[in-house]
Amino acid sequence: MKLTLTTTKNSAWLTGAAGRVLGASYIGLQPADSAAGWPRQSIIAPLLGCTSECVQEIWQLEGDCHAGEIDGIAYRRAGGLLFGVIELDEADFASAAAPLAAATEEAYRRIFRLMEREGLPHLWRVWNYLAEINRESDGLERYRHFNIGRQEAFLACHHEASGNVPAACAIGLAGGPLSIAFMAGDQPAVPIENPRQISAYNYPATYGPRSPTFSRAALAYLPGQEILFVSGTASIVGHQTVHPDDASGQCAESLANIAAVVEQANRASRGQPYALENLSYRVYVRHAADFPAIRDVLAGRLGAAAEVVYLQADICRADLLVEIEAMASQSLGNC
Ligand code: 3EB
Repeated sequence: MKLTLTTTKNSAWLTGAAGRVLGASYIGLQPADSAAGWPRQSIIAPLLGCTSECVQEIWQLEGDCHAGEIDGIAYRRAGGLLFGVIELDEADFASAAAPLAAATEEAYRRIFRLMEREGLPHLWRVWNYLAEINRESDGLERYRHFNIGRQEAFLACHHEASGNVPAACAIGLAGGPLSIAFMAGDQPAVPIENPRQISAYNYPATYGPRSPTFSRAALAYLPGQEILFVSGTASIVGHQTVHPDDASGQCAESLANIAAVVEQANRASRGQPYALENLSYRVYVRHAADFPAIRDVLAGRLGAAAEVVYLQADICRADLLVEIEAMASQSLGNC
């Protein structure tokens, strides 16, 4: 049961293999025939440096998937692997004291309930998108409201909120619903931290009343396969933002952080070491004007052939100009 991530600007070739798609994310302009038969996270944001209007990242399997929908979660399952997407409209939580926190808590509670029902208790990777992440509401930045709801759900559903937590990203878009995609499995993932950074779940309270619930990376396992998920990684050393107002400097620092995380992952890996040049990247750029400078730093470090998708989006601290996430996978021998 090998899982592969295919990045494509042309979905036509996929129609014959629809039964073997676990799920997908579509970045950019959404295709008109948007009723994909598989769970799909729509990331409506401008693509940068790309002539296509939409990039599709598709998780494919060698075997068939079982499809389902429950509690507003579109999901697919194959063996001990589950991928799902939930979108919630904050307007439906308008009566709550803090609607975004309430919507976030509800989304995560539903995800944990589905995982329990499916007997797949290990959350590996979560992709979080919300509108206007840096805007203040009720005296608190919206990202901080999100963190309150997320941590509350982890605790309420008896999932650890520190240590053994999933890899993740939390990104701001111009509008749209709260959108959360997740991958979960029957095997625990191995969480990886970065010695250059304080673990996010231990950030001091100056960054919000509840800490973010994510690990810097995770190694996840399917039969005969290891998957490396590197969380959204930014220009943070210790717990502080470094290189304010310097997109190139932030990009280089983010890459240094990813290099440190990959080095830690390589110590825990059951296979061959991962190399920075061979990962697949998604890069969030706050200001489109910074894109050429950021691309040059990445090309210098990774080579021009590296697989990188760039999009314009907001990062969860107002002083962060870029955030980079990555993934890779490898076959393992019989062990
Ligand atoms: C950071 O390191 C930058 O809240 O899930 C990166 C990845 C960030 C995930 C999250 C936040 C999250 O704090 C922001």
